[in-house]
Amino acid sequence: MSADPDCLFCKIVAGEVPAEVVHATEGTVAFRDINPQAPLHVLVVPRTHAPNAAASAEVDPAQFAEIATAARAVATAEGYDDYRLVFNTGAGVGQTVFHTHCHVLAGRPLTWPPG
Ligand code: D5M
Repeated sequence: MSADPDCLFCKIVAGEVPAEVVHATEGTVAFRDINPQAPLHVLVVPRTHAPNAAASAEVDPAQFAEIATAARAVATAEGYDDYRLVFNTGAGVGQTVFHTHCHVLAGRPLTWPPG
């Protein structure tokens, strides 16, 4: 499915819901998280709808790889060499929006293991 009419992030990709877009490529859009958990907290999403990272990797591997490249571009543009990428995959680990998204986090110490 290329877009789901009921999906919030599809609507952001389409420009139907406002977001602070910081980067865009042929296959991805990156925008600031509405509830930032670090000085840099951007979500990189594929333009093609899929419910999670595993599904995106299966449906469009090239577009999925583009997410990692876009994430680095976002971090670099904001002055960060070190950053964390997170794909919550499944409600049991905190996924709340079921359109693949990569959290790009930087700008404060991030502990390991994560909470
Ligand atoms: O992360 C889903 C993330 O999506 C969460 O950090 C909030 C963010 N979010 C939700 N609505 C919006 C809008 N409208 N703009 C920007 N960011 C948003 P998850 O991994 O699913 O828990």
